[in-house]
Amino acid sequence: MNPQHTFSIDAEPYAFEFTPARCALLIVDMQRDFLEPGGFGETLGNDVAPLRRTIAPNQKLLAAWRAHGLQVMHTREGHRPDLMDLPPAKRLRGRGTRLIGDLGPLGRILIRGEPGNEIIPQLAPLPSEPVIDKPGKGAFYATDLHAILQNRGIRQLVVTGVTTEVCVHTTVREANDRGYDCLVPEDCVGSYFPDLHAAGLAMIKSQGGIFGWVSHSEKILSVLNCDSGIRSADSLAKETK
Ligand code: C5J
Repeated sequence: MNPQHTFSIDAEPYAFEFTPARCALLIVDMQRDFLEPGGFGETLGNDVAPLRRTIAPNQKLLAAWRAHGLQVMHTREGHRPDLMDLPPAKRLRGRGTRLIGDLGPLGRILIRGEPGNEIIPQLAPLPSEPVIDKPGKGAFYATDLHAILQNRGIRQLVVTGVTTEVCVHTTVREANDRGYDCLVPEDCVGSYFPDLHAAGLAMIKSQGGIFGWVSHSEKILSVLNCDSGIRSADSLAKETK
């Protein structure tokens, strides 16, 4: 697989033209607070099982990205220990038994540096993989993500993680407005709510791909694990002359 070549991935609403060297794997908020019993998600009354189903496919995709030396980035949703970056409205919304910043079984909820804020060990970042700490739902808001992607020549994103309709969706929308083509593998994103998961994916690919493309990790892996580039960037350029 030549990462400079362009490959066609079966996706909805139509094929995604994938150039691995220009495409980062962006893994959103696969944190203990959302995925583990005792974390923020469960505190809000949610069942974490639908989120945990995304771990194995994310591991496979991450391994393939690493094997090819492609760009991987991770995000974490969390706040300063002094809560100075936490809008009061965000803290109070939800009215759970514990609020952001309160002490829970995994430390202070959604606070940077606490055990619950860490990425789950199954997807632990390598030292070479940037981790974007974000105070909002979208990964571009109040972070240096866009600058890092621009400096690395990234134009496409495969966006995975949790939750489909909240941080994944907000991030895809933000990326789309900044000119990135986003592909979302449906088995690598998860929600506590199956109907919102389905609606989130439907919205991304509706209206001719208004926010991006939806596919499955196996379809991406079949391209990454195959030897033949369908068309190189050069041949694509010649074709369009
Ligand atoms: C939420 C997230 N759901 N990572 N955060 O509060 O989607």
